[in-house]
Amino acid sequence: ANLSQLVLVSKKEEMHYCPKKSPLLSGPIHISLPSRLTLAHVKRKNPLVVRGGRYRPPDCEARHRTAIVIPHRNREQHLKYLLYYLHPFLQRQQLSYGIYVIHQAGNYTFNRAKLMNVGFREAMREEDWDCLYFHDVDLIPEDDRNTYVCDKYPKHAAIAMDKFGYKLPYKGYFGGVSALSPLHYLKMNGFPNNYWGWGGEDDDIGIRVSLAGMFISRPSLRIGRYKMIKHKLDKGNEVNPKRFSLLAKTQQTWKLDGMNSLEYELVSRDYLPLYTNITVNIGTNH
Ligand code: BGN
Repeated sequence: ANLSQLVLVSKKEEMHYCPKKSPLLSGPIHISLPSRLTLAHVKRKNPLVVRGGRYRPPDCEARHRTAIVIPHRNREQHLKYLLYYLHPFLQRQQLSYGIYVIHQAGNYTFNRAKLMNVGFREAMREEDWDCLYFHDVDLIPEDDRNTYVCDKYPKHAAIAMDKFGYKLPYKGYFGGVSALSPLHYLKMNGFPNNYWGWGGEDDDIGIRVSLAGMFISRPSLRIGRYKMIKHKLDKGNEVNPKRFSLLAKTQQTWKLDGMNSLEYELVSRDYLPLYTNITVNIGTNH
């Protein structure tokens, strides 16, 4: 009896890897935005998600560990819908994952790319993630075959967004959702810290990819589909008039500005049931 018990225990310990292609995928997802949805409801629907928004497949060892980094301020409604779709989506992909919401404290102009840099540092401090997804809060993936794992090169995942007619708006577009391994990220010195307000920072990131000697990888148009939740331009995220002059200088600045110059003040880290909330003071541009 003792021996067979022992065999059982060691069987359990050497859980085998999940299959290369998850059998749980179902393809296209119909997105609806129910107005009465609550976070408590999302929590009830995802009983295997643990503190801080972490998950690992219950009966196989995940092949990938992915962190989702979501820059955020005043978009509670969007965040709720994104979590509602993203948790089950990632579970069907049999990933080991964690969701980090990076919340910019105060009311000063929003800085999406700098929040991503904070997310990278804070997520990697906690765990040896092998892939990071930099994810806008208002974009919901519409096909679960768009697997949230990293490629050989930095990946632009949001290739087909509804607001652009499910096509790329222009060739170098790198906005919305992108995925980089820690090595990709550090090779390009992360993202720029000096884009305050709307626009241009994603183009800068796309340029950094090629300046660092890499290429952009993308899923197919059929699979990399996203629905954008409609909204007005946020207060505190006005169009950035400096974006053209900043972009013109990326080649001179990318090695000086990025992860190696990142400074911020951590305000709080809260392990909430559906995500880890990191509130951060990232300062201002003057
Ligand atoms: C581009 C913006 C991107 C934005 C896309 C899609 C700029 C820089 C000046 C050329 N780039 O025009 O930041 O994601 O539109 O909306 O404004």
